[in-house]
Amino acid sequence: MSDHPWWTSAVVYQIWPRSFADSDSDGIGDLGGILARLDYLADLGVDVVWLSPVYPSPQDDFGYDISDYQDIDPLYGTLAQFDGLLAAVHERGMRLILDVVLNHTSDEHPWFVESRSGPDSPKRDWYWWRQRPNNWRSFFSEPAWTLDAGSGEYYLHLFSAKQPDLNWENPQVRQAIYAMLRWWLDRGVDGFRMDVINMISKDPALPDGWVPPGESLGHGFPHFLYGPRIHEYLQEMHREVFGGREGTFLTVGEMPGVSVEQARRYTDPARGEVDMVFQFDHVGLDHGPGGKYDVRPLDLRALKASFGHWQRGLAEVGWNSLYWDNHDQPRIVSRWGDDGEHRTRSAKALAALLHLHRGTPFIYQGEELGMTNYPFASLEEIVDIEGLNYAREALQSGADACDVLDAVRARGRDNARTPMQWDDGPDAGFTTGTPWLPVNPNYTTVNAAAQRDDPESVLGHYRRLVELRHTLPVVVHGDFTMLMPDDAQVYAFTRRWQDTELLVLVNVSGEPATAVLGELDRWTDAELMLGGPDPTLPSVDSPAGSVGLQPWEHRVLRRVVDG
Ligand code: TEU
Repeated sequence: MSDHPWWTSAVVYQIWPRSFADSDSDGIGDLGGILARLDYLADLGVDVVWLSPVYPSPQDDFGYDISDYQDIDPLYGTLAQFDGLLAAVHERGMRLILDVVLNHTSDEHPWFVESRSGPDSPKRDWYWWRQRPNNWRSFFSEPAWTLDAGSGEYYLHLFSAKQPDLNWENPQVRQAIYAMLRWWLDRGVDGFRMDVINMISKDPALPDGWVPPGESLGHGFPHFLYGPRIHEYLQEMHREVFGGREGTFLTVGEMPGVSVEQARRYTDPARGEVDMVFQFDHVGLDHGPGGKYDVRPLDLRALKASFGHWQRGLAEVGWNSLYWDNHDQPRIVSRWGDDGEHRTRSAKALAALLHLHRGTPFIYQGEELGMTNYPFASLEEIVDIEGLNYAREALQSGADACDVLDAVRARGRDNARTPMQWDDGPDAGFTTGTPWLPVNPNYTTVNAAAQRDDPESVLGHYRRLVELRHTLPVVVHGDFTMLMPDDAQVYAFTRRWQDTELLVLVNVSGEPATAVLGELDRWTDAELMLGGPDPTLPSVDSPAGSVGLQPWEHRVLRRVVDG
């Protein structure tokens, strides 16, 4: 299927540079560190590297507050080093995409410094200034408006007060952004991950949002998550940035709150917007009414309903991205797996479940090792602005300190941001200095060196999953059928492409399980592609016509369809 875009058979690896590898012993990861570890990524087999922001930044939100779009933060290196890294990525046959934050800048960006200088500034209108704020709450708990004492006006920030929102209504803003993106493409980058890109078009009236009972601030979502000009902006950006360019690019838009129907529009190739989006439905399934820190267990049936809905919705038009982890999410093995007794088995089971869906899988640094959440012992150890603000507000409104700590331990973004665990040496081989965030104490057993040559390891398993995507067209192109939608323990589906069918069975639990499938005899002579029963564990009996699965077992079968 050469008419399919290259990224349909690609796997992307996300690097969060601050915690990947440190080459200059300041305890913070950097470009030199990434360069030294590129062979690790090539060996894993990934096609694309996504770099979280490395631009100059006050680091209020660890780089998602950019003060200069066209340089590298000295913490991470120089532009010359970046060019060297890009060349080295390309030499290994991989591509590199940059994370661009286009909804907001840092308040220290010269554009905002100019804008804030007064109501008559030529850049005043580059941001959202109002004499009276509306009632929106920001994503980081606080009000979404901050008073600028100098002018007596308020500016809008959907995230921290140090991340003012750009006003995309202003064509000069859009042109400045497009020019900047072209500048990076001219340097050779292969595309972009676009931060909260569905928020760039706002209802210019900025109406108040709905206020949940007992709260003082409102939800502005309906007024900025799918704004009136969003498709116009994305199409214009695509045209202005990629138009007339030869090359093989990838764009992925991060879109909190996006629906399947919207995603189909965003990713319909005929519309020229983005190649794929990050949707948030599945990572919200264990949130209670109070949001992400209102921790609930996952109901596997809800996950099936959600993934099934997305697989169906983008089957004919558009494309899925597939992810468990990123720098904002807790570690999947701690979240929906078992980071104790069954750490390896559950990490592998969850990986097989995700990667064999239709879509482009994203692997977040350390996920391929089965890295776990960090055992935070106190709120004092938290550094992320989202977690800190949540905890402060919850404590102020009388929440129990132990409950708040539990919530942050389960959900805090710092979990994903502890240093990458390379080996069992000091600080896991991440740095020879003092790491900026502590290394998870389990690094002595959970590390890349211990897994590199072990095909049964989590790392070996991810390598195999990448290889299956590269070598089995059914993984890339096959249609998708969910089986056993009402079973709370077994996740099962088939994929079919031409004369090949794949069956994926995953026991998403630490107890033995039974998969009841129709026409099971079709699979009698099928080839086992991955997983299967572990002879060192007790075998699981099952009634005729069903398959017994050991705790956290995954099993992937392939058969040739006759006729
Ligand atoms: O995240 C988007 C976003 O909505 C976050 O608030 C996310 O939903 C939350 O962290 C999940 O708990 C992007 C970036 O990925 C994140 O790191 C940034 O903080 C945010 O945008 C602002 O740029």
